Amino acid sequence: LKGERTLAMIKPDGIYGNFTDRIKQVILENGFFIVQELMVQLVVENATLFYSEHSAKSFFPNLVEYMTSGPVLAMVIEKTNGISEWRALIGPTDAGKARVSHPHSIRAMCGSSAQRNCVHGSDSALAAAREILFFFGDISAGAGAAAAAAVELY
Ligand code: YYY
Ligand code: MG
Repeated sequence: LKGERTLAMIKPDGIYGNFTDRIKQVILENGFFIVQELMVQLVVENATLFYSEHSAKSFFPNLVEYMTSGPVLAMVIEKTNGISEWRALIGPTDAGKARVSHPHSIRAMCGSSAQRNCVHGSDSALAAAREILFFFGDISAGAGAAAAAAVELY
């Protein structure tokens, strides 16, 4: 057992901005292991489910449109205190504010607004479990079992 797993995702603006390698470099330089990855094009149903906690908010339709505008790269990353460590690395939700308050954060580096903020990170152990299963749970019985087993350990 090497640490705590969380779901990191490079959103469409990060992919099309060619930030993938730089983001992975930050992940690895900060001592995370990348234990699974999947590049996928979300459809409306996927994005709606992934962000269901925000479904009543005014920004939700635009968020779903953005999240389905191109491929995303989902990664399971692992480190001691990985959930909070990854949230700290990505910085505040609003990339414009991140540029001021957290200039070395990933969202300051590659995001451009509250919506187009380049990366995602699970915000709790419960969210990490749900989000890892969302992307990796049904790729195959093996992958699903591995993700579920990992979650149970923490
Ligand atoms: O967890 P985090 O991504 O930092 O922020 P949330 O408050 O959970 O919002 C999820 C997602 O919604 C955010 O990454 C972009 C989008 N969003 C938006 O489009 N406009 C806002 N004012 C706030 C959030
Ligand atoms: Mg969130």
